[in-house]
Amino acid sequence: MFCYQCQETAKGTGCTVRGVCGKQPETANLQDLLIYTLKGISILREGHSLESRDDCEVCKGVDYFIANSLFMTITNANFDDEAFAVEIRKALEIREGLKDGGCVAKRLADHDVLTFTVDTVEEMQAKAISVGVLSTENEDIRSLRELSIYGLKGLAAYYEHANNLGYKNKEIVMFMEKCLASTLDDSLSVDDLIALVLETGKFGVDAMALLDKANCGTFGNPEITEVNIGVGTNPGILVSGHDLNDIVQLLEQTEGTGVDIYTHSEMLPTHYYPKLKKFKHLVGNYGNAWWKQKEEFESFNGPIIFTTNCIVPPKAGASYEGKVFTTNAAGYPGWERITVNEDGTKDFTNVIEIAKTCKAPIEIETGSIVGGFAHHQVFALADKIVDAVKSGAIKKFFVMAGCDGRMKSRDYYTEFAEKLPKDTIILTAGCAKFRYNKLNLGDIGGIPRVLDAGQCNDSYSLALIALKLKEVFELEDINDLPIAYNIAWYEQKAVIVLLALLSLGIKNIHLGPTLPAFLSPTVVDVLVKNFGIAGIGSVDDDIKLFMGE
Ligand code: FSO
Ligand code: SF4
Repeated sequence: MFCYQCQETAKGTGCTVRGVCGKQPETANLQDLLIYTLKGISILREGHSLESRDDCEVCKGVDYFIANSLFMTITNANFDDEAFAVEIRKALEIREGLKDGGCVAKRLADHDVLTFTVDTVEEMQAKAISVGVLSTENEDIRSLRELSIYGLKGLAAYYEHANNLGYKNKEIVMFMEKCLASTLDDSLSVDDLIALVLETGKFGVDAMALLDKANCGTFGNPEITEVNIGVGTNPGILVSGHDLNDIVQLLEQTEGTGVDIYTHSEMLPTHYYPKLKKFKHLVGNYGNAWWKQKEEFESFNGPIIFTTNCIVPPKAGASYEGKVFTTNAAGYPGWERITVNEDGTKDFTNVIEIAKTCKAPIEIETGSIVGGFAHHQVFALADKIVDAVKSGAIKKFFVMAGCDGRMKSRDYYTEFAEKLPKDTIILTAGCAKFRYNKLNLGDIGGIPRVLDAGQCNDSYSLALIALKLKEVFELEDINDLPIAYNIAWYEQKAVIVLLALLSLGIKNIHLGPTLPAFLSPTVVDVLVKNFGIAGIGSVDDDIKLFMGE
């Protein structure tokens, strides 16, 4: 195996024996092969025009299949070899169906990806060896190809959530295919691939905008909300991941059953949406970011549902074994899948029945946290914020969106938040916030110093807020705003957030706790020269730098 797609990659260079995330080499190989098969499908589908897609029988469900397969390979999403084997076989079936239906490759027509066959898991393992990341020898080409693919994985995740709520966009799917196919095309130069990376960012913005529309259109605009972090006395079900379409169905199905619902990690923003927070048995958020789950799931007592990543493989003998369920792209060997009805809705009966037999969660925290500062809510406060900036009460905003992780070096973000001058505001989104959202950093004239917009995809909201401030202050360049970007990354959704910010013209983003291993020195150089990308240093030095001291 060779995998270097996340921030925790072994020795900061690549996992080669077993993933730091717990991914086994066999799983990594199957993921490589799945991505490869998607490239074959993409080459064939590239020829389909926008119009011809609507009534093409052969292509039914393929858009979703591509997005979901990409999502399955995101860090900590799916550890189930059987699920990958099934997906690969399905992908080959789709490829053959496309060929039989008359699809012709417009490029790479002689490529192995259009003809190879595998059926058994052994054959898949053998084939995977030659199609992984290292099959691209030139390190700069490899770096750019993988940067696009990792961004695309994040984009696909956001697209899938939007799709689950009935929001689709064929142009985004067409780009996914173009991107996948392009990463096999040896005729593309470094410059072509840099353009592809930037285009990935542009479509990343589109995917986030679509998801924003889907979430706000379905559940209302997020609003300022105080979220309980304690527990009630009923048994509960804990929901992790990012999919709001799942949690709404669970809320409906548990109403009046005596079972309460709690959010974990990236599900926290559920509480901010009017049509979700109205459920009285949505009791609170239990625990912290994804990587604390091994301890927090033990004390929760009730069943847990993963609607997406981030799964941490449980310790042998974990008390919650037998009570964890997965759905969508998430999966773990031995964990039960949520039943999907014929019409695509979900049936949570099994989870609810288990919950009824469980004790109430053990309280691990008390009190509340405040969030719900997505674009609509912040725009409503715009006058107050603009006045505070004009009066000098707010000197600077710090966008600290992204992910949390288990590395000790991430203490940097807690310390950074603590040490920031009191006349600064943190704008956050994603699970990175758990490093500082319980610190009690105070407020500026009633505006909390940590404004949480929501999930990592809601970084889109932060970009909209920046664009709004640019308009209000009548600035030519978004980079003239008093906003600094200190982003924490872990997996591939943070990669698409970064590429999206770059495509919106945002410069001088600091990325930590370490720069991605998949960026070759040449690619780092391009990012530094064109976008002012930088890593992080010591908290004190960085604060001085950001504050222009
Ligand atoms: Fe975190 Fe995991 Fe949302 Fe990620 S829970 S790390 S960037 O999946 O997607 O922020
Ligand atoms: Fe290693 Fe990260 Fe890949 Fe897991 S996802 S195998 S930790 S690089």
